[in-house]
Amino acid sequence: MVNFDLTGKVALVTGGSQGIGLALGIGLAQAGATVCFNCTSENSIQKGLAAYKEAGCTVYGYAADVTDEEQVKNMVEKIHQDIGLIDILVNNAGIIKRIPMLEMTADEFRHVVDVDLNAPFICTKAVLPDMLEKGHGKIINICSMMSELGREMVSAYAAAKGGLKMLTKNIASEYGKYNIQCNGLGPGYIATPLTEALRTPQEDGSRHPFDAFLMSKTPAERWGTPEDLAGPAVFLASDASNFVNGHILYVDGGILAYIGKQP
Ligand code: NAP
Ligand code: GCO
Repeated sequence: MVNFDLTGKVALVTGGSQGIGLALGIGLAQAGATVCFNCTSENSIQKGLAAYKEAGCTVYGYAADVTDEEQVKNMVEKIHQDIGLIDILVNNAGIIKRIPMLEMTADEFRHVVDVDLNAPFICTKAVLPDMLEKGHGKIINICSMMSELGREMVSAYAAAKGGLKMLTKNIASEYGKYNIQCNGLGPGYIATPLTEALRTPQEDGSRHPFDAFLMSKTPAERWGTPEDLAGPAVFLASDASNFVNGHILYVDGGILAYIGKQP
């Protein structure tokens, strides 16, 4: 029988206090995993715990800046003491800065790449020993449409997410022989705080121009919801995907397949 059950598995979801990470954490918990979520502050932990409780999930929150290797190592050590070794890692934490290249500073570029690309390397490196010891592991990197496409004002984000796609393939290549699968989940445009600026109606009540544009590029003709990603994440976290490795599973309502609606 196909096995989607995550009972007995320990999952760490970075950036799991809200948005996509919260939905992924809920989905993994509902599939039986013991879920540890990460975010940047005690305040975010409390916000996250309340949201998980409202969804009927008992989870564990850990504050750490995922770009800081020492903080990540300490967080993983606390999880070992509190829960045990980690079976599933979801590298979800991420930020975006929408600034034209000519106006973006090198530090701003570096900060986005630090969170969206360097941090998945740091977190994966911290958790791989657990998976090697257990003889299995699942790593899921949250990629993006910008892993495949460019767009104005998101140079740092697209560079990072393109890099994250290739980091995913490299981890798959290097650790597949240890029964560790590393895959990407590539959300389309999802209604979360990170995309609020692209959806807010105009002062005259009309749709945000990007909102209207996006509908013309999305066969499903809607924004995705964080919940749309939970099932694909459970699949990639479960034994049902043990021979899927180095794959980016796009959950985009068809955006990447579609040339766009004729005006
Ligand atoms: P979000 O609502 O802004 O949530 C981002 C999460 O990341 C928050 O929990 C935040 O923690 C955490 N975070 C940010 N920097 C961190 C750091 N240095 N250390 C630890 N945690 C950190 O964003 P989202 O829309 O859910 O996006 C989540 C992931 O999906 C990102 O990787 C994003 O690039 C990707 N994605 C989003 C979309 C979309 O349309 N929304 C589409 C494709 C891919 P705090 O709560 O403490 O701030
Ligand atoms: C943007 C958006 C996108 C989404 C997502 C698309 O400004 O273009 O923020 O980048 O966040 O990554 O998959």
